[in-house]
Amino acid sequence: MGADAYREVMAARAWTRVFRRAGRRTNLALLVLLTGAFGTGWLAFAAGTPVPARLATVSHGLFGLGLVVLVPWKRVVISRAPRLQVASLALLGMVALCLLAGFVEVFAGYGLWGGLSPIQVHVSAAVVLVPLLVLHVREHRRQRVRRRDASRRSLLRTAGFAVGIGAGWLALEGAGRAAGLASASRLATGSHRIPAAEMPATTWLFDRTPSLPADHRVRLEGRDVGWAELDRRGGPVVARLDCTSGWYAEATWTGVRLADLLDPAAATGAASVEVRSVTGYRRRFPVAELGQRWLATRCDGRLLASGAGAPVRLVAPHRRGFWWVKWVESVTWSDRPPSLQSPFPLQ
Ligand code: HEM
Ligand code: HEM
Ligand SMILES: Nc1nc2c(c(=O)[nH]1)N[C@H]1C(S)=C(S)[C@@H](COP(=O)(O)O)O[C@H]1N2
Ligand SMILES: [Mo]
Repeated sequence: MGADAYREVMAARAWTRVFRRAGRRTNLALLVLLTGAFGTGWLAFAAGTPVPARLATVSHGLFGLGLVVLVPWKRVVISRAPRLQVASLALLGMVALCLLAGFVEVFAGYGLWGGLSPIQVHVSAAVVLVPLLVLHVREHRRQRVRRRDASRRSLLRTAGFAVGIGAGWLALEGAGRAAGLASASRLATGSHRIPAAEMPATTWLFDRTPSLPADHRVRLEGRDVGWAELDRRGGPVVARLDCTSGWYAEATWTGVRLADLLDPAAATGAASVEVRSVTGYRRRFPVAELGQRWLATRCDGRLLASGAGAPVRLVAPHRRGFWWVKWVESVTWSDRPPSLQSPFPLQ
């Protein structure tokens, strides 16, 4: 054997040896990464301002990429298993679908696949993979953390792995920019811009579009206000609706400030202000936000479409789309603080 060929064989062996270390620590790393990705995904959904959003989406991307980096090691674990289980293969399928949809979301941008946006496919796959992961981990227990995992050598290896993920993340972001992909122009929350006129009527989970009369009245604390009065008193509000399904749009809404409809000074004892839809969908806001929340009757000068909250909806800048309650029925004080509500609507 020539010296070159010999060197090649040795290099290949060294490489195989790296992956042969696959095992307990690979599985523990997968558990940490999946848990981290799942948690930061929801943080990204909750964030409406740039700094928290950026922290959430960047850490989310790093956790997700870590899974991709571990593929060769997990491949060895799987190939050594005496038998394959259907639930584990389903888990593999869901993780693959989740990752694929995540990358499509980031690099291809907003669009619909058979009525679903990439992010909806992404989150659905993530939710389905959780019970499968629980089953898998219970089935293959004994993956305990050991003292040895905190050895200098292990920590160095983990640091090397983290640096690899970071470099991969930078390379992907850079490539997206160089190629002018959708990733280059997304918001810190990950959302992609669409024209306001193309905002899709969006339900959070199971809500339904009601049909309301044009002279609909909104119940305020102690009195009613009719649509005509709201529309007459409304001024322009430039705001960005940033939905969690992967799109955002900038528009000029016509709205009346809640602080001009409800007197914040009269909020004695109230812990929040509750904006409720005729459908029962509702969100509670801090009283301090009354000055930045509007009841809107128009978008870019046009009357609201029925799916978009006609005849009156909330405009809530710097909060994600699910706070922009549509088909508003009432705005009232509440003695329950905003922190005591589900972080996401359940309807
Ligand atoms: C990305 C997530 C994961 C996927 C897709 C996955 C998939 C698989 C598959 C297909 C196998 C072959 C055996 C079987 O079919 O059950 C396997 C083996 C194994 N998995 Fe996972 N797994 C994942 C995460 C984890 C985690 C988080 C743990 C534990 C902390 C774990 C522990 C194990 C163990 C110990 C084996 C070896 C079983 C044996 O050799 O008998 N896995 N994994
Ligand atoms: C364990 C399950 C999950 C995995 C493995 C995962 C993985 C990923 C990956 C790899 C990306 C592409 C990141 C990039 O290229 O920068 C991504 C993007 C994204 N994922 Fe997840 N994800 C998971 C769960 C979730 C959940 C539950 C949510 C929301 C509730 C979510 C929301 C997002 C968002 C908003 C983006 C776009 C972020 C951006 O533009 O930088 N993900 N995900
Ligand atoms: N009553 C009610 N209001 C709602 C929703 C809903 O399902 N029900 N969806 C919210 C979500 S998730 C978003 S993104 C915006 C979407 O507004 P649009 O349909 O005008 O695009 O409305 C919000 N207001
Ligand atoms: Mo949304």
